[in-house]
Amino acid sequence: MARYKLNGDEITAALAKLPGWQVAEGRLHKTYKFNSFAAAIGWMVTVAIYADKLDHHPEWSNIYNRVTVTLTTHDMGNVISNFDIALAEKMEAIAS
Ligand code: H2B
Repeated sequence: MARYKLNGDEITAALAKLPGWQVAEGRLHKTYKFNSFAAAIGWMVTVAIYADKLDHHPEWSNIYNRVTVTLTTHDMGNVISNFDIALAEKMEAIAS
């Protein structure tokens, strides 16, 4: 799958289907809250396996049951690409 930069309209359309995701400083952000530390880490491990297969890796941090995620495509100069949306959609699916 080719990586391509999304324009503002494409990002707005994608965000409509990604509850809790926001754009700040040209990057996608969300903080997930889970029921426990174990649930947060389990989600991260499942996402990590997918992200590595996709060759698109999140910036994220964990504090107890919360995981704060930032998605950007550094290969293209820190823009939001179709890969960031694909990873966000997968994160949502795994969290639900
Ligand atoms: N992850 C993210 N989030 N953005 C990238 O631009 C990116 C990546 N590029 N994972 C990939 C790896 C690249 O560095 C390697 C060489 O494919």
